[in-house]
Amino acid sequence: MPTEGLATQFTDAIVRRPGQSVASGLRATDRGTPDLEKFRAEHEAYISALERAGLMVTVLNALEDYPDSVFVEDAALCLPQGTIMMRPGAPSRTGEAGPLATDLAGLGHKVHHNDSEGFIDGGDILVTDSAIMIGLSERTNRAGFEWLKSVLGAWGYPAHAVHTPDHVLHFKSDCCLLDSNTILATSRLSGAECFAPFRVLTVPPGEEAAANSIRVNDTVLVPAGFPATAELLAAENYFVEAVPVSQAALLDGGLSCMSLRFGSEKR
Ligand code: CIR
Repeated sequence: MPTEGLATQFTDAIVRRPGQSVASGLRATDRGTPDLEKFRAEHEAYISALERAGLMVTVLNALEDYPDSVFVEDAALCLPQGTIMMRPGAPSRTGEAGPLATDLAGLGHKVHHNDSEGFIDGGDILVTDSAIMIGLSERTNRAGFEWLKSVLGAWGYPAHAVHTPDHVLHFKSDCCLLDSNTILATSRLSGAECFAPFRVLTVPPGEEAAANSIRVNDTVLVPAGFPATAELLAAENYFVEAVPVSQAALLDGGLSCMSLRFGSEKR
């Protein structure tokens, strides 16, 4: 297994159950309404995969007022110094941060509240061992970026703005950190200057959605149904597990956005 740094090593995860309202979740293109029972079953499989990868998973109750709240990563960022609340850029999601902050404080997280006018979604934030990349997107604007950069700067993290490809929801819809030196990305992002000096593995054509994978300790969780990507990673000596996310995918979501992952000191 290639070298790993702190940005891929976790002890805990927090997820939120999908509620009945998930059927009204946002989507760029309507490819069908998620089926709640199937979504729940896939969510359970996701939790089990995180547990097999060594995490203790806390499961929060569904928030019916927020159809997309199962995508818990978009509303917070957990770092060793504390948990920073985001301000999700979609109007139907901006309010998710409030109840999540209450949940996280109840779990003992040191919560840093968001007092910015800007918008920022966790799905646009790629944490690596050397720097934090923040994708400007339809959901993350310059003001949101500048606010987070100043918080991160005070905590000693270099952060820089990068470009989320057009028509791509979030920066991490198209890339993930595989280890301290390696990123998996779609071809539309793999040549991006921001990735120098990382080694970049490019997702095989037709499997772009597989870029939304996650390295969790010694396992790379890959969305099910992308065999060429799974083979590519296995050939690079990563231990790969495929996890079904067909219902989340109907809402442009995937593996990364359904959990907050952190080390137990990261509160
Ligand atoms: C949304 O449009 O906000 C949700 N339907 C999907 C969010 C996925 N989150 C992510 O990629 N980080």
